[in-house]
Amino acid sequence: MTTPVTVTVTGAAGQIGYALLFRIASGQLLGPDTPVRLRLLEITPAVQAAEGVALELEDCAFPLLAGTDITDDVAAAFDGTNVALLVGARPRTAGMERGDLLEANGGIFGPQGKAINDGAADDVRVLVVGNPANTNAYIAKSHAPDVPADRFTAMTRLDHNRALSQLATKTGAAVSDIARLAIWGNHSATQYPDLTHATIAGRPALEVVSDDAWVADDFIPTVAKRGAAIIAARGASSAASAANAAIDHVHTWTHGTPEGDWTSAGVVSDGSYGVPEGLISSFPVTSSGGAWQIVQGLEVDAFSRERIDASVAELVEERDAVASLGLV
Ligand code: NAX
Repeated sequence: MTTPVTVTVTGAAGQIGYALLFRIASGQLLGPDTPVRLRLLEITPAVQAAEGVALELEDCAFPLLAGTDITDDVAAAFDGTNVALLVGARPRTAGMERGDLLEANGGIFGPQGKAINDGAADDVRVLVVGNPANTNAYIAKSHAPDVPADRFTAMTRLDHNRALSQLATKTGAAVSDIARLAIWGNHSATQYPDLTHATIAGRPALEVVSDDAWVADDFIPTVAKRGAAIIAARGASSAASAANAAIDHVHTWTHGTPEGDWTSAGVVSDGSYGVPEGLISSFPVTSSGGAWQIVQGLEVDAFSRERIDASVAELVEERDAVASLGLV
């Protein structure tokens, strides 16, 4: 058997963790030939629940699962880790101001970034799922000066997948016929799901849709506010679809994007498309050789520009807020 890849999952006893761990252990994250060792990080009061999840993992007898360790110690959780899925975060509770939320998350993602810096494997790849995902990834990256910045990413793949499904439903196309759709900006209600470069079976998607009002008044808000719609319907936030998107993100990162297509991910900006360098913003991205590349040279029309700028402005505000709180 080849050496197992160590995958750390934080917030492992939470609802996304429960939907995620079994898929990782079954081989869907890294492929059917790669054994994995799981490290579950939880806060002390939730360690027992994580132990229960580990019992269930054991009961699946996954051939690829080389073992499961559970800890509430941040340094131990990331020691030697190859893939870090940062899911656990401090949710916003009633009466909490944005500064309080950022501060609470700074207290989580700062130390986790430092532990990754100090102990993770040289090839570590980090995906932040816990919200506010882009800024939490920014905080973690800021505490890991020895890790290449492009190893820190934030999840917008769920938004991307939601957009694919909405477009498929509207046009009657198969999801697999849709290419080159993009999510720009922050994983928040300001995000911009962009159809201007998308194609359906090779035809421009906007030509197939042929309904500008649907794009502005239906498609964009439906994708951007889908998380709230799930909470309203289910009484709980997205979990299985979020876990699925995390699997997709890491699988694409390690296995690459198909020729001629791209996906969306929150990656460190190199200044492309006027997004300030260093921000973790969603872009259309390709992956090859285990690294993301921002798709270059796309034409950005006035409609798109306005929306990208609005979402990026929110990211700049969040960055400035965490800087003024001394969290980075
Ligand atoms: P849950 O509340 O079910 O689980 C979170 C778990 O994290 C809990 O078990 C908690 O004990 C643990 N935790 C808290 N602080 C921790 C710390 N310092 N170290 C380790 N574990 C810690 O939330 P769940 O539904 O699983 O969602 C997790 C996060 O994903 C939330 O921040 C949520 O907002 C975010 N989401 C992000 C999405 C995205 O597309 N980027 C979509 C889904 C989801 O809303």
